[in-house]
Amino acid sequence: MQISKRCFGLATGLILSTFMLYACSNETAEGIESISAEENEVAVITPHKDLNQLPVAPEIERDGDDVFVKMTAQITDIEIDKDYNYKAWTFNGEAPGPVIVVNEGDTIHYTLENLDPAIPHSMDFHAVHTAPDTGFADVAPNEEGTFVYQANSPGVFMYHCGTDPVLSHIANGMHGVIIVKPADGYPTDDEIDREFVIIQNEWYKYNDLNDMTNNEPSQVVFSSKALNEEDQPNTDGTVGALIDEPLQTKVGEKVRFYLANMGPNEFSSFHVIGTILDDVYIDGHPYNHNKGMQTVGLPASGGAVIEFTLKEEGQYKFVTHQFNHVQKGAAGKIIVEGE
Ligand SMILES: [Cu+2]
Repeated sequence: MQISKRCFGLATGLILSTFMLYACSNETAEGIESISAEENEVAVITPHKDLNQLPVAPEIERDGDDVFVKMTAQITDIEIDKDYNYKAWTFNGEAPGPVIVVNEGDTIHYTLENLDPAIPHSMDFHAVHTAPDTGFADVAPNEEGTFVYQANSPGVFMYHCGTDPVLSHIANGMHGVIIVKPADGYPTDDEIDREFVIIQNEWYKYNDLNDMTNNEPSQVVFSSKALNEEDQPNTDGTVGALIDEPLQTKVGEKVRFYLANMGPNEFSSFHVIGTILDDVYIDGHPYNHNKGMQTVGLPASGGAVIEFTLKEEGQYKFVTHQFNHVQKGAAGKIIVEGE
């Protein structure tokens, strides 16, 4: 009896594993390809196939403490690696999307124009208090939605599309940074010579929710967004973007990064090689003031203001100290020139 039970178990196991092998090989054939432009074509949904909507500049207008922000959801090719264009789901044709800067105490009147003909999109600002089902509601294809929020907490915050499945929308490119400047500033404001917005995000196989859910990222990247047009490159999340267009500073200048990790899945261990971070404000809140940090941990959706001074001429790299991600692109460079 014992033996026949075991035989039955073995036979069942064999049949099951044969079936599973068959199922797995099907899945392998259909779902787990290496990345190439040709194969990525497969996952582009039909209404997006011939779309490459030109970037639309965000509209930001201020009237006293009221800030009117208009952005688009749109489908735009983003070069995420050399000669590799990803048909990204974006805000305004950038990935990460444009940086938004408001002041603590502002009222944000936010309008999302959804230029995507096929899929609803939405906006989830981490900088505000609101009931998500109404405040972050979906905007249907070819429609507009307007939402009003108070920005009462200073910091460096993530924003992202919050439409289901959220992972697809973020991993396909719909994320960015909103900075809420503290009403009383940071205690170190007077020391700062240069400011940059630096963002980390990762990419997966094109529009493949299975890959996004279960696998390692294909690329991990840094981008920068312009705060001051004259001294800062404005890039997408492209491998090597901040190596090819390094940040510039001078010996002895105090540099501030508004830093954020979009994920969607991975942690960032942000580190500037060859220096110590003198002042760090976790999530960009002046109250969260830390001194003398070697590495700043940024969870997925975490932010920080970091400040440091490079004391010698040279080329300094910044990385996430998870070096497997550096191998996939997560590095940038600062060129430091003499005074
Ligand atoms: Cu979306």
